[in-house]
Amino acid sequence: MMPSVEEVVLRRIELPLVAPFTTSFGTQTSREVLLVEVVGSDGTTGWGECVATRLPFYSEETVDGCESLLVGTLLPMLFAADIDHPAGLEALFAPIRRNKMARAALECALWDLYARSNSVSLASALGGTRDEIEVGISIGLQDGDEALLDRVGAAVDAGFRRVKVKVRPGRDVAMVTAVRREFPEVALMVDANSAYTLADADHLRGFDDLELMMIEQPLAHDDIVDHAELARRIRTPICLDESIHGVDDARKALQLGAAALVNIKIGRVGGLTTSVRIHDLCRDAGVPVWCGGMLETGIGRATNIAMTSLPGFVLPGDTAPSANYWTRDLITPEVTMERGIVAVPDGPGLGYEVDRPWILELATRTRTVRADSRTPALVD
Ligand code: OSB
Ligand code: MG
Repeated sequence: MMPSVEEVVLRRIELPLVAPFTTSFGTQTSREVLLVEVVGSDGTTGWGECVATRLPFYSEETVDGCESLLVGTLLPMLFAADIDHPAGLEALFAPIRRNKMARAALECALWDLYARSNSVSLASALGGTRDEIEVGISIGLQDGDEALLDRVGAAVDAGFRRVKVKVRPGRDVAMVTAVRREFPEVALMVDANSAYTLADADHLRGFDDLELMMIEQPLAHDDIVDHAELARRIRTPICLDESIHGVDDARKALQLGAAALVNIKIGRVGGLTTSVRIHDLCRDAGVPVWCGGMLETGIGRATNIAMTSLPGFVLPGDTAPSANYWTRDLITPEVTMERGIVAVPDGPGLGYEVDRPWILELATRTRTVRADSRTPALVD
């Protein structure tokens, strides 16, 4: 059982990244984060992080849009309903189209509330079986090959279990060939963030001799048909990220042969309940999954770690330690790694302490919505 939610506090913070992060769609130097804190009737609170970005370049969602939808629509729907388990949110929000990151931020907070209130770890509440997880690193586009080789070398020295390198037209096959030459043994993959089209198939075949674990999202963010065709033309396994927004997308992608692997991001699919269902579907189909990242603070990172304890997460995720991203994280202790292994905490909920004083200091805007506040009409 989950306590009823008495109020929800939305806080906005901006946190600079320790280093700029560049993908084929742009450079991020900081994250603008929307945090959701749900306060239960038993005094317990749960935390969720919204992974939407300031600009709609990864997906159509934005931080401002998510905040607006939560205040105007999702919270009134929650307060009008009688939800006694976080899994109930999936059905409650089913009439809403997309807006997955906004939904996930609230759903993750409810899962944390549920787990804390029942004195169990979020990992075990979700059905997790592992007490340690393997992690990889996602390395953004660098100014030149030398800088990239330095970054990969540092990652290998630190013991990361897998190295992912961002690519884009002009910085791809030759660059990754140089990485492979210098690091013949490293578990290596690339992520294109939708930078190519099917017309690039011959060029992308240049990756085939580099023994990559996979190429992530080479084609359009909303495509699964061209990816299936590309899969017939290249040997490197294709992993989908941007194209998968729910269980049906995953089912159709597997059916078409568009994905040999799936990157699960809790925010992109609308929450933990849906993430677990995609995990189950892929596990039954023998398709490996791994946990993607959205440069999360410790709150979203802790949620990712709990989910990765499920048995189908057989490949290292993008859940690198806090110090990769932040000078001071929002949780204590921060996430640390020992030779590519992160321990799954067994304390209640997220299993880390949320650094509330630090969050209050950072907060640039705080909005509290109470369950008994006047509910706006939910019909047009
Ligand atoms: O495509 O996986 C991606 C970061 C922001 C948006 C999209 C992606 C990423 C990453 C970084 O690759 C993963 C991480 O370290 O959190
Ligand atoms: Mg990706």
